[in-house]
Amino acid sequence: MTQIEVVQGDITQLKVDAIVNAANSSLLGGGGVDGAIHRAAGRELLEECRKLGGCETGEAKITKGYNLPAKWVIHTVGPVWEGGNYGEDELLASCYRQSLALAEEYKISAIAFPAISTGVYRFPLERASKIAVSEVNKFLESDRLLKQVIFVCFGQTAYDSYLKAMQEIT
Ligand code: AR6
Repeated sequence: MTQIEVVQGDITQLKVDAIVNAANSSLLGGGGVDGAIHRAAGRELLEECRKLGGCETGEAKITKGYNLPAKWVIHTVGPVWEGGNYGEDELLASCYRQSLALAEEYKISAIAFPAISTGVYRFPLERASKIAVSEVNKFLESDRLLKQVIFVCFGQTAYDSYLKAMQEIT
């Protein structure tokens, strides 16, 4: 049975197999959670990212975690919210699916997600948290390796939104 948890805190502090980064398509760092992950992981993360040649929106790539407590970082690029008619829901769902598929491939048993796209990219939080919870649930119907999925919320508003999504969906 996989445990799904919602916690409040800083994802860079988590000692799990993999943390997910809400990156941009350059994969060369930025603000928000991306900036925090690069600062905590150190220069070597940027060096590895440079070799990846970027990442399309809705896709995911994996690197090592370097100075982070987490062994791996799964970088995914969420959609910029443009009002909802530009495939944003499906692209965000794809971020979760592709990140989880990489986790399975690397035999990761514990993974932590931030609220992808809900900061600088302005995706509405309630809508994003429902997509996050439902994609994870769907994936877990067939995956047998993942033991723990953690939604890491940076603040009370995100935390409340994820708890609500968990109640509605699970
Ligand atoms: N731990 C957990 N969550 C965090 C942390 C943290 N340390 N810091 C911020 N958040 P954002 P996006 C939350 O803006 O919307 C970057 O510049 C934050 O409160 O980091 O996908 C990239 O390079 C919010 O709920 O990512 C891209 O250019 C969530 O993480 C762009 O921002 C995502 O906010 C991506 O925008």
